[in-house]
Amino acid sequence: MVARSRSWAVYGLLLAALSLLLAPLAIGSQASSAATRNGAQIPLSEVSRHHCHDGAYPEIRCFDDEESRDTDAVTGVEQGKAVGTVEKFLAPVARASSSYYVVWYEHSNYGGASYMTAFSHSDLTAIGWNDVISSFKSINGQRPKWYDGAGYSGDTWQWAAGAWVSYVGNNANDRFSSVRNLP
Ligand SMILES: [Ca+2]
Repeated sequence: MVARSRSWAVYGLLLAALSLLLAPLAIGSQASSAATRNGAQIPLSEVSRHHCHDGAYPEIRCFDDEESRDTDAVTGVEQGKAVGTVEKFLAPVARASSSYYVVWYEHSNYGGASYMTAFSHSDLTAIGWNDVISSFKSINGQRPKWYDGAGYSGDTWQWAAGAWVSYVGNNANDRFSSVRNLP
């Protein structure tokens, strides 16, 4: 009888642990996007504090440094819809129709937090990146187009395809509010 109740207690603990493990997965699998940092959930508003990518959308995956982000963006995304390539990888993986087109940064000279994307963003406020971008790298030969307003409205800025722009200039600094790839 003692052994039996103990085994039920073990089952109970296992079930509790399992439900804790499954809870964040369930949230992340919803249609709306969710963000993680080193695998643990964070609010979308904190995405702009880390180094993130959206190759596993709807999950936005964040890390503490760019190298960890870049590695995960290429090799760690198995079920992502948009697996892309980064220039520094000599043997690029080309498995999906869409790929990353830009990495943008909080500060000039590619400093501060960063974000690598394969998607159009009609409102950067959603991920905490409105009016804070100061530099960017166009990757995979692509060409982001930046907009002052949400919904691809207002003043626009565009540089050459594949351009690395260490500072977007006084006129554009901290103004980008939406972006999409328009080669
Ligand atoms: Ca703006």
